[in-house]
Amino acid sequence: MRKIKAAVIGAGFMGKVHTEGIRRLGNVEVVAAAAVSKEEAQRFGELMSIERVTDDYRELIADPEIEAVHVCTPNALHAPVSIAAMEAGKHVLCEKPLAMSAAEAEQMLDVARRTGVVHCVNHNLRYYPVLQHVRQMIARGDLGEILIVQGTYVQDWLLYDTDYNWRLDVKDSGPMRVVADIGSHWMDLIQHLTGLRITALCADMETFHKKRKRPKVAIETFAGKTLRPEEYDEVEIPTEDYGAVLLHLGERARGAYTVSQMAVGNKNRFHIEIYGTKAGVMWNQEMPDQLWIGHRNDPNQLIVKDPSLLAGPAAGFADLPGGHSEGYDDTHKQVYKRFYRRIADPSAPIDFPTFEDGVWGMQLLEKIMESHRSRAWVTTA
Ligand code: NAI
Ligand code: SOE
Repeated sequence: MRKIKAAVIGAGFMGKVHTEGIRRLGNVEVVAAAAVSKEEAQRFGELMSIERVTDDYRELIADPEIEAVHVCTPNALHAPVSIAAMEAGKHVLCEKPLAMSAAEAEQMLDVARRTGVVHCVNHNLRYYPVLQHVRQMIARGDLGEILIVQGTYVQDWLLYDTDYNWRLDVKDSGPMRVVADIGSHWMDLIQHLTGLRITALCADMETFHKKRKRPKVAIETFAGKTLRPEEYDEVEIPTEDYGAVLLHLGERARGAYTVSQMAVGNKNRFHIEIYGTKAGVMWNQEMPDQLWIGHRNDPNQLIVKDPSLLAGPAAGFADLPGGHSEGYDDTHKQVYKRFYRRIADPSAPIDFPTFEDGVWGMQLLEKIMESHRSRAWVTTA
């Protein structure tokens, strides 16, 4: 079988997850990787057994043998790296949020359409098997008409004013922080599951630490370590530590979610509730194989993932039998599997999130900013 050659650009948390996920597919080979410095690229190459590493991603984009590029850098590089790769004819799987602004994301989509490459934005959280079961339950009417959606995405790794990461830097991360970083996942997922588009929203955001102590050395995502005073610079923080968004979806549904990376005790709590006229569901990423199903006149249920019991196509998102957990890494694998299936066979379905979803996500984020600033509801259509 022909092996597709891929390059991973960015060698941090996602660089590692993507490299491991690609390797699980079998028909794709990670032939090269890039990082911001030679030292980091070298370290990553040794850790992941990738022979070809560089601090200049352009070298990889210029290589005609490389067919696909995974963009795992801070947000500011998503557009320049993806656009350069697509112009060179490479298929691109880019991390979320797709870009720094809606205009930049639209430019990415234009290039993707013109060059005809396969494009994907990595909203991997869609692909927990029981969430695909929820999607099928909603599509076949088990929940009735969807009336209420609610939930939260909370972490605590930026609780202290000494916690620092590139996401706090507007030039690397963009004009919004927590709502863009994890609110983007929440909004993508709720629309994917319910099939309802967000039509209006009202947002409130707050920055609890107006100043933070920025370490003079880079700190990895989630690392949260305490340095000595002489190792910090005090910097102003313009982006939000907290966001709450009220939503209108489709014709009649209403909803709300909150996000923060200062919700002490929560490591990665992504929680959703969806209530319809017949039944409701509740799910939490920290127990990803379990799904609560609520009824009015029957006992509530707690089901566990089992491909033999999942509804229709949802079973295709579970690669292990019941009782064998599938978690965060597996959701990545499910995205990559579908992205590469389309590369290998142009007649395969586009059953993964594309740059079109990424553009819509960026447009919603800008509406959230507009609503927060004007302290008013805004329509998104
Ligand atoms: P990280 O800080 O762990 O890694 C960033 C990497 O980018 C570093 O290895 C750095 O060397 C590299 N980089 C920076 N400038 C570069 C350049 N000029 N050339 C090549 N490499 C460069 O960040 P993390 O957490 O991996 O986040 C990366 C992206 O992935 C972000 O956009 C983030 O939003 C997204 N993300 C998505 C997740 C998901 O579940 N889908 C989870 C975590 C992050
Ligand atoms: C940090 O908040 C982060 O790594 C996000 O960037 C990811 O998108 C999320 O899946 C996990 O948390």
